[in-house]
Amino acid sequence: MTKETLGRPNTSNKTVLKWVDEIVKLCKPDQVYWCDGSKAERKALLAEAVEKGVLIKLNPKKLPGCYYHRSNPNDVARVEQATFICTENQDEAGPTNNWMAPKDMYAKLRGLAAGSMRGRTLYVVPYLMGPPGSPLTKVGIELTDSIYVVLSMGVMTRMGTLAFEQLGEGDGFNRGLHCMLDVHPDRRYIAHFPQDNTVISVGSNYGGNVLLGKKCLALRIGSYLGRQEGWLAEHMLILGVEAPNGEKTYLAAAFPSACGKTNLAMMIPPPAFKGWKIWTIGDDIAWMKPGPDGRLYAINPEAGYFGVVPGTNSKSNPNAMQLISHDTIYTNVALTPDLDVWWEGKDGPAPKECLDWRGNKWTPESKEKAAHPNSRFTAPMANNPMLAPEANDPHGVPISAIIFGGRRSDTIPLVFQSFNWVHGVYLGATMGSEMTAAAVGGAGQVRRDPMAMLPFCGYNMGDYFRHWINMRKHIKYPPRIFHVNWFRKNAQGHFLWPGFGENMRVIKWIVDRCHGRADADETPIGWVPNPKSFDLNGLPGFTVEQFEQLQAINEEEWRREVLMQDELFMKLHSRLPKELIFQRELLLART
Ligand code: GTP
Ligand code: SPV
Ligand code: MN
Repeated sequence: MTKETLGRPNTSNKTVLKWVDEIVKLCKPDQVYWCDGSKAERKALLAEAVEKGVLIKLNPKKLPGCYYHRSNPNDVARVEQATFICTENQDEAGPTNNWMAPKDMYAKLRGLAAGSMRGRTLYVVPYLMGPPGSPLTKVGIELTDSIYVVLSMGVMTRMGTLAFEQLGEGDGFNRGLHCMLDVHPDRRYIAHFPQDNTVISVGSNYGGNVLLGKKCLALRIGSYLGRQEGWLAEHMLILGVEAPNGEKTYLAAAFPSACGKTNLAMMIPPPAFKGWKIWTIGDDIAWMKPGPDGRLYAINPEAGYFGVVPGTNSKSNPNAMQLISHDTIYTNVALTPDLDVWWEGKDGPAPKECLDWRGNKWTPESKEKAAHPNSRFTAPMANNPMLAPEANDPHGVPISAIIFGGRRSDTIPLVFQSFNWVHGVYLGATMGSEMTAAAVGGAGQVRRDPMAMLPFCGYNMGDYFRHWINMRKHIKYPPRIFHVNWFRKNAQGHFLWPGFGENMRVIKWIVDRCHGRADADETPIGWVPNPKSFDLNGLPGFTVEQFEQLQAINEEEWRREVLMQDELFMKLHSRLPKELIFQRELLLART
């Protein structure tokens, strides 16, 4: 793009102009480009990214409108060690977050950012999190020197002049600054200043570290604002279940990173569930607020999906395969000689030869993986064949059930229901999960990940639990709360449950429970289905014994579990709501 065609300020908002001016003086870019979000702009930016080697245009016959990107091999996932919540007092950030005093962090980051955009373009990226006109929607502006970030934000958010229109002359916007620097782990910080509605990210160019609307604004800053303003910002998918008679029930589910949200949100029910449909509203983030009718309403603040690629195929997630068949950016998968993409778990045989995610020659004999385990697609939600029209409804959808779930090889049954709201909050608060490739380090280890929000809660986790408990008072018809685990294994290390589309069976039991139609048995840990209330029809070879194995509550394992839960509670003791301690006592008394 030439200087003459560069975008000019598309707002007269004085606060915005002044702030952009300050950052320009600090970072000293050669050029400033104001994004308008138009199709023509996207076309020009894609061409520029290809020309600069940031993207490779994929085979237009096989993958129309698709592009390939490799991130720096040192920069392939979120980095929790480098993620900070900078509140005035450390106690506000709490023991589960890294903390630094705002003035110290600002000073450090100003030092790193100073002059860092010399020879580069600073892009002004205005965006909305949420549908235009929704009372829950927030405005963000990300200033970045990464064209990859601009193109990704154009997919993941409602980006462009419409955000300035919603903002008007106000100053209620999230200030985001992203500087790539030299993409070095030693100079990588993802710093949040909740009290200033500000995020500064330096030294990375990957996903959740740099698409500042997503984990930074929609979850960390969002959760902080939600507590003040009386709503919830959660790491949850939102889906609509349509029954054969047309009845629609909306569910929200929190699973940790790479534990099945995208897959569940796009699931296709098995043939035995004729007439049932699953509609996607969101696959990663939910903002939820009590509505005037006393129900809890949820919106998906995003406009696209940044989803895990490996394992995606026409059996596990056919909707996702359609979703990513056009107008998609692929990051860190393998590249074939005919400019197609490949990954472990894709349909069909592995290519005889290709380039792996690092750009090295790869053959099926290679020991290393061709696609990085955290390789991702960036695709617009409009591509999703099962996108619910409600995804654009500014009112959101009324939530009937909240589901918590982790990745657990043992202990945790396929599904159980909480006795009530506080017990449900306890189930979410004590959730454990094996760590995955979505964050750097520790993969496979079980850790406590309350409500799948451990890496995303922008304030003290104890206060967050208190906020959840208090929300009950503002919701006349609270969602029922459930816990699921698709990942329980047998002694041979095989999954006990087929998962994916078959998860519809669990969803149906949950929906039926919400409408008072399904039986459950009381156990020490909650209400559970029995073989009569749980639909196993059309699952050949799956026996009642296997179902009982999946649902088994093993005393030994639960004693260990309750002990492990205590670790987090000890850590949070000074701000832990008494109600949760009582819940723990009651559980101990029952087991
Ligand atoms: P983030 O985008 O990181 O927040 O992840 P996510 O929660 O959306 O996870 P996703 O749906 O992308 O799934 C991650 C991994 O879990 C994939 O490799 C899937 O193959 C696997 N997975 C998803 N659902 C199931 C299931 O029902 N059973 C089993 N065994 N694996 C599953
Ligand atoms: C997650 O890690 O939960 C993701 C991917 O959804 S990222 O956007 O990198 O956070
Ligand atoms: Mn996520």
